[in-house]
Amino acid sequence: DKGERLIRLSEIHEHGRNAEKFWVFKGDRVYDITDWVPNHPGGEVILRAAGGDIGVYWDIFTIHKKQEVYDVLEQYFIGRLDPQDLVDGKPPSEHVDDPFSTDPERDKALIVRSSRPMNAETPASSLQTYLTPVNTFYVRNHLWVPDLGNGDGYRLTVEMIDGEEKQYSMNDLREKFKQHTITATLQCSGNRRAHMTAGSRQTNGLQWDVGAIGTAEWTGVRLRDVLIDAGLDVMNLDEDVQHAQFAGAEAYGASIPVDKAIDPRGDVLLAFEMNGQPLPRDHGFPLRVLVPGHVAARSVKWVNKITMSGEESTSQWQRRDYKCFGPNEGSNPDWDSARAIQEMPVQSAITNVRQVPQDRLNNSKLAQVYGLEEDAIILEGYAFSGGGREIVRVDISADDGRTWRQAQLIENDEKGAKAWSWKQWRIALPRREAMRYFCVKAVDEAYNTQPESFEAHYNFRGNLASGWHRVPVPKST
Ligand code: MTE
Ligand code: MO
Repeated sequence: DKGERLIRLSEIHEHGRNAEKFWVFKGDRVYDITDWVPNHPGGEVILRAAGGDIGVYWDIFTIHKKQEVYDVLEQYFIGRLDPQDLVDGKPPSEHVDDPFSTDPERDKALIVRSSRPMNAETPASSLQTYLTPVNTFYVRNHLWVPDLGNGDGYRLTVEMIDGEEKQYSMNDLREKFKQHTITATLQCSGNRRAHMTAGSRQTNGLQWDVGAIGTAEWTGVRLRDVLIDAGLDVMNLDEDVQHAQFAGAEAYGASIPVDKAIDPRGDVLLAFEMNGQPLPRDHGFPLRVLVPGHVAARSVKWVNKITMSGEESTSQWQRRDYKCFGPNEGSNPDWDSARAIQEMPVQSAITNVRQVPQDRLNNSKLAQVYGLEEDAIILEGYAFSGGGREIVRVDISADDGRTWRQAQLIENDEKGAKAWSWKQWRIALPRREAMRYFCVKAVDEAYNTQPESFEAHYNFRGNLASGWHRVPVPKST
């Protein structure tokens, strides 16, 4: 092309992460991405590529390999690499450190939706127990897993609104504060997104099935206690203090309203154990925030900084990603017009469908409980609501929503001030009643329930998909 500016490689190198303007190249095209950095979904991580080849970086962060990202980059085109700097007609290869190379090993049973970063869902077999096994608990990483060694060098910094800071080692946290254990369900706001896509239309994001959810016993110290120790006057709270912001050691960040952070019955923990074991690296070793009843995106892993503020976290994940826009709004909404998701709505899912022919009923306690003497189908699943609102009823239909029965709710020894964890449920139905689809919907203590279809709560990011879960009736065996 005529009139295009030719740019030397050395000039690009001068526009690295410490420069005022950030330049990158891809192939022989050069871009000034300075204005992209504040809007980049992964935060300032993109600066790793500044002053060099963004193609190499995108080979590592493969989520970028799509047309919409290339289109964004093209907006920042400024010129071409000078042919003097091409080797055999190509730009010289450059090296970028691969931050994923120290990610931990994962259980092979996890259902991987993306591997760099690791996003993997709990398999159905691990959704059948009240506490989800740690090794198959879903993993949702936006970036790499920071390597914090054995945790000895780890420090948590807590900053008050006046800038006053206090630091804690893991030992400080364990020794100075009372430890608490609570049972809580973590659910990604994208859980069941694939169902919204199938039931309505295209959504952006990982297409999770029913397994971006899990329940564990979390042990740690109360965020409230640590904030008081660091100087927060909870009895006479400064009006300017509105949010507790959390920063993770990679680059992730999020925040919660201060009322939740200091509520003695809110059970927000700085957790270091999961089901009685030290936190695995994928789940935040050595320390994560655990915000029960809220969307899991607020439970920041590898947390190393807590800031009391008048503002929400400025991260992408607080200000853009984890929001629900109207069904009319497309992929470039007025980002500030919607609220950040905090407490979760009602959710439920069918995780197991089992046929019990009449001649095997003897072995089926559940069919006996329901007094079934004919071919039966047993359904099992989970139901959950946010804000500590207990699930009070689970309705099951075998004829696509015309008639309903109630499932048996399984009681469990739940630790914590409120109902922070899912209820598992089961039901046995006469085979003869089953038409084309089974459906489930749940009701919480505030009588909130789930929408019948996905159309009414469609949003382009596919967040908080909670329409009735339908699964096809299996063919008779
Ligand atoms: N914290 C950090 N530091 N980095 C992350 O990518 N992902 C969030 C949250 N905390 C995330 C994070 C999201 S969106 C979810 S759903 C949960 O962690 C997942 O927690 P898990 O991987 O332990 O299941
Ligand atoms: Mo999430």
